[in-house]
Amino acid sequence: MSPPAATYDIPVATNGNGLNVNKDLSVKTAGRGQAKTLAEMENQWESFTFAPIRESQVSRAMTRRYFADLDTYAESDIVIIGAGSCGLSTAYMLGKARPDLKIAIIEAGVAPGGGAWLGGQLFSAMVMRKPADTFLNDVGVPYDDEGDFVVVKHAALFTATLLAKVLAFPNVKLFNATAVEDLITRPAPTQQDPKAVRIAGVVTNWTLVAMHHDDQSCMDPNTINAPLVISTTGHDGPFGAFSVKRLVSMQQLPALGGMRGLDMRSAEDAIVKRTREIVPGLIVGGMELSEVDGANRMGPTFGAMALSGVKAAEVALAVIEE
Ligand code: 48N
Repeated sequence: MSPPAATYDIPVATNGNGLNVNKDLSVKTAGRGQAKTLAEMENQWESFTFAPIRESQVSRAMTRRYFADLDTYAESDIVIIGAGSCGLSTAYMLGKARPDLKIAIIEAGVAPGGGAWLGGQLFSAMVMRKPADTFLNDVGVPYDDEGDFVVVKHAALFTATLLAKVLAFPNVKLFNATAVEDLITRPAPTQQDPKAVRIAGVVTNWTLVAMHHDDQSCMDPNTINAPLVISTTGHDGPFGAFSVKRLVSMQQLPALGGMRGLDMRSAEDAIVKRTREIVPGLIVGGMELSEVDGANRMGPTFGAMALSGVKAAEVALAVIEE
């Protein structure tokens, strides 16, 4: 249901171009038309009040929804680990293509977005090489066209726009400030490896708990079952490359390839091309992949993150529809 049109019938001192206090201190008010002195406007605020509420109503409004979501997404169709540029791009493509799927995004940070709030170092503009501009057009992010690449004037414009679109999908739920601290597995022996497993969901905990298991008594986790997990946990940060490191420690991968030095041209092609299902039930995309395959890093360009997300979504749909 779209929100009702905002009708501010409150003493807002503006003439449509921001506060306009003309020389005799009288100001125009929005929608009323009569001039009003600042003193009169202040006086009117004196009678202003919000509708009544009780604290428990706020608590119930939050907790009722959160625990209903936990119940709904306890069995998800797809879990995406990491709400960085790749994870959000994956969620956008899946949320749009398959409104019938329940998609849970687990993000360790309070703020989703990963490394995509700045373009590089502390510079705000974000570069994406073509053809990633097609993704920006799809999401509705404006940019400057520089020929072989495009520039979004602020990385936060990309991330905030993409995040807003993802959160608007009724079949996508973001659980932020929540860490995946393990993977659910099921035996899936093969001739080559009798100990092979397939991934069947994730093990989660509040991030602050997940980061402090060493200095507090055990606090057991929660779980989400899902036949398909897409891991986009990046290459750095407290949990970087989480899933592929866990695959090594559970002997499902022999070792990590280790991210190579920066080479923009080879890195971006490699990340997109190699986005794939690493073990049955687990697709890996974005910079987490560079830790698996020893791909180069690309530095401050984000086209591969977006298109790795596009590919991860396509791989996921192919796996589901197999
Ligand atoms: O932004 P990131 O780190 O990862 P990607 O792959 O989406 O984007 C990578 C991109 O930002 C770059 O690194 C750029 C292109 N630079 C490259 C270079 O050469 O330096 O997002 C990963 C997200 C973060 O928000 C983490 O908090 C989250 O994943 N995360 C987790 N969330 C839940 N559980 C976990 N175990 C976990 N691990 C990471």
